[in-house]
Amino acid sequence: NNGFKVVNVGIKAGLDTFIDKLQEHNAHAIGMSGLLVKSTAVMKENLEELQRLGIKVPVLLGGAALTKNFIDDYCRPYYDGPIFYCRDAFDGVVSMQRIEAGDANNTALAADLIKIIDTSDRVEEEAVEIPPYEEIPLPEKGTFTFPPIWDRIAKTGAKLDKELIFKWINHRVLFRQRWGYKRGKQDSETFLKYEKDVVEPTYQALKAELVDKDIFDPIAIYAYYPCISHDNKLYIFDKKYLFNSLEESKNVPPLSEAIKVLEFPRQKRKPFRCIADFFANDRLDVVAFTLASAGLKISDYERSIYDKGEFAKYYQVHGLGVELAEALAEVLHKQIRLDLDIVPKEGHTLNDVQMKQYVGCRYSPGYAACPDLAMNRDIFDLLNPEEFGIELSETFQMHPEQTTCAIVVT
Ligand code: B12
Repeated sequence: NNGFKVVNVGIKAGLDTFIDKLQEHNAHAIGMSGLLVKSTAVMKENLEELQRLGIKVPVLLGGAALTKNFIDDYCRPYYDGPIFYCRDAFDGVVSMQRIEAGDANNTALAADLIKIIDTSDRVEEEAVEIPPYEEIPLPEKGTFTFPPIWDRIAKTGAKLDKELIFKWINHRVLFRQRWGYKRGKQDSETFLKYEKDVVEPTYQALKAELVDKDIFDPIAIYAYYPCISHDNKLYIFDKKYLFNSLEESKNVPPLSEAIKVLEFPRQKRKPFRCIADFFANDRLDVVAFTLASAGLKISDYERSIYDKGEFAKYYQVHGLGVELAEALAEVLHKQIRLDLDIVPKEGHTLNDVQMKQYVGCRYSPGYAACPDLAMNRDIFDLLNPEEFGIELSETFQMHPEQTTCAIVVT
């Protein structure tokens, strides 16, 4: 905290909590962080409310989903107090130093300074004309396939092979991105030795702790549904239309009977494709949905470590939890490839960890190919993870945090 006292109001805190803490501690600034685009909308609402209440305290904003343009266009005009756009924690320190020095109105940080040199970042998006469906070159469809079982499969805790999930963890991502171990000025040999002698044992100890204390209590759910595509939409049908042969897949129900219609944006450049194009449009096809969670206990555990002031460990547990959710999502995706027998270039067991060059893709709502976070709701309706305590907020954020859901394209 570089000499500044930080009061953590926790995640998904309401504005009331911010204001209470602001007054209780006579704080010099408020900081808000938004991971998902929806949480940035909440920031804007909070600023409007602060303005309405006549509060003009400096506000520091950050988080993966936030952009400079969002702050300039949707935050600054609605709030009279200073707003600092913090791309990283260091920007946070600089902001606080300026506030302390009485220079709070100097809000230009790294991201804003770029604007002074380059003002072209808000180039209007060129209007592209997307050709009619009939003119879009559709991708070659994979071989006809269907799953061995169409029922939803849900496994939790002891029913899942935890060792297997750990095996799917990408150590490079965990160590370097989540835990922030960087080579810096060290030569590569010294850094690799450090990773082997210090970081790897830290990982092994944490892994043992999470397993022995039963804190890692994963939840895995996936299901297959019959579907058909038309243009940029994917029509999902009830299991009563499942098929077990090519012949049966030709019995397509009327589109009006679809239980869900998922819409995907087309690319704005050639070949103008979208996710729906990768499913059959002349017979029923199979689509899989997955939900992977590191479980309900990790967040509480993280919080308890945080409360003890063990910040480095807190950071490591959080990073490992995140990567466990990702690893479980990879395991589920591999299970789907095995079920559908689309493993031409990889081993035929879950133990064969292959992160690249596999057939098919896993897309999570909120990412570019399916940007609408509301699709999380559709996936929840199809997988019903609420049964295992996993919730979706009104702003489509999943709880517990270390949870991810996806549509799997074969
Ligand atoms: C790891 C990760 C996950 C993990 C863990 C998420 C978590 N809760 O920790 C998992 C795999 C679980 C996950 C799931 C999802 N994710 Co995700 N995820 C990421 C990823 C790769 C990194 C996020 C992260 O933890 N970064 C590390 C932290 C420390 O960085 P940071 O938040 O940016 O904060 C830094 C700065 O921004 C700044 N900062 C932040 N806040 C503040 C505040 C103040 C006051 C200050 C001073 C500074 C500051 O300082 C920090 C340090 O530098 C990002 C992409 C990316 N590269 O950022 C996507 C990303 C956040 N995810 C995204 C999405 C869509 C999802 C899902 C919705 C996908 C899905 N449908 O399953 C879910 C949502 C999960 C949920 N609980 O609802 C999108 C969000 C965009 C959007 N549309 O809203 C992102 C941006 C990816 C993308 N490019 O599209 N995700």
